[in-house]
Amino acid sequence: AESTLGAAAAQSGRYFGTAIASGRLSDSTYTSIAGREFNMVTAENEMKIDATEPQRGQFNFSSADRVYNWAVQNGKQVRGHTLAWHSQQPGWMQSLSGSALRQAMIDHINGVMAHYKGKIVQWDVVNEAFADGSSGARRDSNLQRSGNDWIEVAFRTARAADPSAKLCYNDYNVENWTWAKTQAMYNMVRDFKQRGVPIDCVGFQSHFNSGSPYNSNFRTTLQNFAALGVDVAITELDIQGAPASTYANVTNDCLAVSRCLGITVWGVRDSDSWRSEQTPLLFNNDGSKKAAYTAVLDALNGGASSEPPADGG
Ligand code: 9MR
Repeated sequence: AESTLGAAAAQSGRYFGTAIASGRLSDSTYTSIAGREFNMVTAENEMKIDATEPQRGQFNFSSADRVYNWAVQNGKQVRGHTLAWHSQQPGWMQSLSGSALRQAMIDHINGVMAHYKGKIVQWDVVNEAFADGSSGARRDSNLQRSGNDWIEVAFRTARAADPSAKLCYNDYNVENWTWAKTQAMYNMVRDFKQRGVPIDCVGFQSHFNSGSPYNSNFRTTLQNFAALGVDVAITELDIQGAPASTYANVTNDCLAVSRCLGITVWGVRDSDSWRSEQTPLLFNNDGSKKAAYTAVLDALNGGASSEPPADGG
């Protein structure tokens, strides 16, 4: 059995990653846990549109490269997050619409992917394009109003910009197979595969909480997407209260699907989380391992318990 998450995941050819925030890289407790446990890194905010193209046509990769360089210097791969999104747009992009916005999106994808060409294993090309609730509709945004084809244009642009990267669509509240948002995303991916739009993977953010709880049909969801001919990944995992059994279930769901590439948790310690009050992660604020950590590690190790059997043998 392996003793870190990354090494344990690698036994089945998978990875175990975390979001990294550039502002925390001077915290030695943070970097020692992240360096030890994980073999995949996602920049929590630093590769987003507002960070990488703060003024139109003027790209800035200083924070993004801090995260990228830390990851590579510590032997980790990098997921890119994210190229086309309604949120965290710089002011200049928020003010654009129509064909000007379409061109700006294309230029942005080309600019960022050129900088990281050949260096990013998976890109979240498009993030969170579907609306919550029962409609199954696209989310309203300036990008959506630029034309319903904005998503496939983003993927075609991304494929040409860096043919070596796996191109993912990433969203939340799409883990429960019965939800309308899940079905809408499924129909889009099926249509893309039928029409040859270049999509390689689907990212399930997996922010589980009382309003969006884990359901055991998540495994069915992963299997059904994989059957369309795309890889799947768990990209931003956190679970309110970090119940060990739920963390184990999610881990086993990925392990059960051969096309599940790996799992990324959305931060290291609870205090690093965007929802720190929910204590949703694998490490306590002092850096110690939580019960959820042991549950995940044991699952990755094939279910071996770290506890000796109660009967001693
Ligand atoms: O964790 C990120 C937080 O630091 C930012 O303030 C926030 C701004 O939108 O984005 C958070 O990350 C989000 C991710 O990029 C996309 N899925 C939801 C994540 C949590 O909000």
